[in-house]
Amino acid sequence: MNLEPTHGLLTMEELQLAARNRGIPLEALRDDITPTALHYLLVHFDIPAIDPATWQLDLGGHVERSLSLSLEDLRERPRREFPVTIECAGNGRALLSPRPISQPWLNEAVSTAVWAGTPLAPLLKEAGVKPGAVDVVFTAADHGIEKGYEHDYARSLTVADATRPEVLLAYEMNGRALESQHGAPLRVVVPGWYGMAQVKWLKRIDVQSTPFDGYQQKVAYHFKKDKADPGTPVTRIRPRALLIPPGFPEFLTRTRIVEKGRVAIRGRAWSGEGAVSRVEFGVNGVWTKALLSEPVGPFAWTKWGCDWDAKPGEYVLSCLATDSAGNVQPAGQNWNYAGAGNNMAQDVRVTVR
Ligand SMILES: Nc1nc2c(c(=O)[nH]1)N[C@H]1C(S)=C(S)[C@@H](COP(=O)(O)O)O[C@H]1N2
Ligand SMILES: [Mo]
Repeated sequence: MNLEPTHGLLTMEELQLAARNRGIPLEALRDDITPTALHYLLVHFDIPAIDPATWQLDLGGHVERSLSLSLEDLRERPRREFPVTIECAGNGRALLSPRPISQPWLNEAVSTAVWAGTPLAPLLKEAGVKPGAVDVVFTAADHGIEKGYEHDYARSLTVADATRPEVLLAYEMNGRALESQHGAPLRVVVPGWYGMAQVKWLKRIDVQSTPFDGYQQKVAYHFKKDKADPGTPVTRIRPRALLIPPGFPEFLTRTRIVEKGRVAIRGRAWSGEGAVSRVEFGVNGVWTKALLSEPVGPFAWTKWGCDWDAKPGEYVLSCLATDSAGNVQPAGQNWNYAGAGNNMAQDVRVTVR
């Protein structure tokens, strides 16, 4: 099978992935917190079967003392809880031209949930990270083959990133025990980072004195210009704004029908690189500054709004976010070989009548 980016039709393999994984219906952007049943979902391999009663987390490697913790042990430790917006690094991939062959997201692989768990930093402190440690590796219970590499899903963070106070080992989502598809019984939550860092079904944490070179760390999740390019790692979420499609849809094309007059356009914007500082709303490429609400939390999206005086005709609605670090969402495609971090602007086709 041709794995090179293509201009061709969607393949059966992409449909197979799209039917297992799912994004949010864009009208769910109305909610500050995405209901668990609507939260986007991405599972590389299969959801593993794990018995929470016998499950344990092993923490070891380049540390003074290894730890083995049950779910009870983790629940007895200090608890922190806050909303986090998570977006898949592949969000926007299917809008690229040529289109990299993988999970074919349009714009919908983003959600905000309230995650509760225990911070990782005190656990690492208890284990005693030895001098010379570089990476903290998170290994999961799911297993598969990707591009010929057989592995347990695993990702790492540098010791500095892993010990940030907001990094959680989460056992609850939206006030309930984690559901199996979202990583039960325990997952990593790394606020501000793209989804691949949020390791589900965590079984082991290893501190290493050498850089981690697992497939999902070293090969996948890089911005590459072509197959041979080693590229640069995908880390924090780039700024993006989305709008809730106004009016009502035509079933097949999803074109919107809107009655003329004042239309309250609402949406969400987020960035993992800073706070959202500006959102612009576009009508056929003419931009107006939108009004921003307070973010739902320091690591969660911001609601925005703009009133539109809609006159009969055909329109393309769009929006663009800027963050406090000065990153501006591009209007055109942000192409790379794996189709990661394509935060190009959304297009919403509207007929005003
Ligand atoms: N163990 C494991 N963790 C994983 C994945 C996976 O396939 N296996 N997918 C990652 C990716 S790419 C994303 S985008 C997020 C999705 O989290 P969610 O399904 O809870 O929304 O989980 C991440 N953690
Ligand atoms: Mo992802």
